[in-house]
Amino acid sequence: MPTALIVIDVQNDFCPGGALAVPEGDAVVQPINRLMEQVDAVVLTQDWHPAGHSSFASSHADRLPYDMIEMDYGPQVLWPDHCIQGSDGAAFHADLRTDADMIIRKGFRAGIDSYSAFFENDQTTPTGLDGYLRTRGIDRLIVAGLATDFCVHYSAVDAAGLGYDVSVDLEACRGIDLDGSLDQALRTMVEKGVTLRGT
Ligand code: VGL
Ligand code: ZN
Repeated sequence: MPTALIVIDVQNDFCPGGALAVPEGDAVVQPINRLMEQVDAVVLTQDWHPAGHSSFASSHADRLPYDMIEMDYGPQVLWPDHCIQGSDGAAFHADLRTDADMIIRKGFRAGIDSYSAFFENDQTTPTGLDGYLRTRGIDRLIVAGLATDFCVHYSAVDAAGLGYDVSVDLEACRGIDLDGSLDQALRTMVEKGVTLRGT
């Protein structure tokens, strides 16, 4: 089965010292570089927000990072400013192999966030990744990267819903874990037919 590795958001801002650091976020880099040797195609995603993005707490009066708000497309967690287009925080971790087949940017529209590599957070606007993978004849995906409970989770669930055979390699992922979001994400992925490896 032609297989692609989907590497989610291995960017400086999600690594130690970054604006939205995921604990041990940089520990995913070497396992991901090794997985790249085992697949037919590699896709990197890059969280890529304009300054003043609506997912930033700083864009809302009287809101703090990690507050929840209601957007017209549904609930949205507010984050510290992160992954601003062209910034060092938005760059890939320096040790990540970036000789990928495809790099897909997401979250670049000011009014809508995009956790998933396939759909923006309205769950209907496509990023185009499904078309790319289908036209390449890829039917099996390994998903890895940051963060397990947000962008990895939504990407894996959307991929399963689109009919791909999806596994998440947990040794090559790290989570944020807001109020139990990591356990919840692992449960949801299993319910939606995603295979978890490396537990
Ligand atoms: C992510 C929060 C905000 C992620 C991106 O990559 O999981 N999380 N933007
Ligand atoms: Zn983001």
